[in-house]
Amino acid sequence: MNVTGVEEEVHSHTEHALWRAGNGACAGCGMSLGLQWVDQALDGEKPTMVVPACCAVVTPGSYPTTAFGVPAVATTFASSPSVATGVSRVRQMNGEDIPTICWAGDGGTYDIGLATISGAAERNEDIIYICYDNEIYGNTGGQRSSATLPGARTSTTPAGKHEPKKDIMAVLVAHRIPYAATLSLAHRDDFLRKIRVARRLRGFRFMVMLSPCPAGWKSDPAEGIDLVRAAVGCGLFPLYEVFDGRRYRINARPDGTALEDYLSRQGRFRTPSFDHAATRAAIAEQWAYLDAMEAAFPAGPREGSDVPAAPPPPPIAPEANGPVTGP
Ligand SMILES: Cc1ncc(C[n+]2csc(CCOP(=O)(O)OP(=O)(O)O)c2C)c(N)n1
Ligand code: SF4
Ligand SMILES: [Mg+2]
Repeated sequence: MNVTGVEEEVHSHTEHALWRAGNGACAGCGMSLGLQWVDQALDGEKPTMVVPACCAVVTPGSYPTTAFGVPAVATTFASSPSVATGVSRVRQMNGEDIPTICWAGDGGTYDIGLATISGAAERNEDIIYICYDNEIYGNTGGQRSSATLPGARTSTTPAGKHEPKKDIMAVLVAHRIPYAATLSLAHRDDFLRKIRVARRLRGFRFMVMLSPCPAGWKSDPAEGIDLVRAAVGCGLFPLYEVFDGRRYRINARPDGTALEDYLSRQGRFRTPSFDHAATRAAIAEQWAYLDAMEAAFPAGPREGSDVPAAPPPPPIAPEANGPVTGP
């Protein structure tokens, strides 16, 4: 196919979804479904995506083709919040109300991008940051990250990881950002509502989604959503949201699902050293903390008054020579 033909083919798809068919994600990939739900929640609005090194930057394909049907910037691993800062500020200078979304894995969020996330959060940049958390460095062979659960087998922890999972929500909440929330692929209404809440607010909004990864979890691709449901049901992955770094709302409580129901269907937890009692204790401790925070600092009723419509973007002095445009 000649160059013109390729351009025409790419152009002919620009009206399509945020995340288009033909991508190279594995069957049953949570990241892939999450991107489609973000698209649905935005009700036709087309964001600008900023994506660091991760499966979401590898699976769309090679230039000049891409599965992203919206503008998408691929960044170095550590820099996506900094690049998104530039994108968001140029949008504001041009008077464009287009959301800038960082879509990053746990490696780029919990570990390698943490400094730039902290910087963008502290400056309260107008960015929606979504981490799809598959609890490993997926596209490079499934190495452990600081999001990996203790006891989980990865390519760098063949006998099971020793350290606890980093509490990334607590890290971001401590920045007193306008909004932080967890997302479940088994709770679609809650997922879409949270994306819409984030869209209506301004400033740095952070969300983390538990993202089934059949390749790394050694699980059946068809079971991903059931696994997320079990993770929420047994209390391992709490669904909650925090406004302004202070006001807590729990969205779903443990429903009696056995922890084993989540663990037994994933090969990564089949290690002799997996400590069920310690995992149950960590879950109980996490819930005691969340319950205490919600009781002390409640966010109030679910919809309405506590989610104000977005104020106008923060003022940024326009360039003397007019709106900023691309090169
Ligand atoms: C500074 C740097 N270190 C390592 C890499 C290699 N690398 C690219 S993607 C990746 C793993 C990404 O993991 P995560 O962010 O969790 O996304 P996932 O692959 O799981 O989707 C690694 C180690 C890199 N590109 N840059
Ligand atoms: S390795 Fe995991 S996260 Fe990456 S495309 Fe496959 S299922 Fe998705
Ligand atoms: Mg990952």
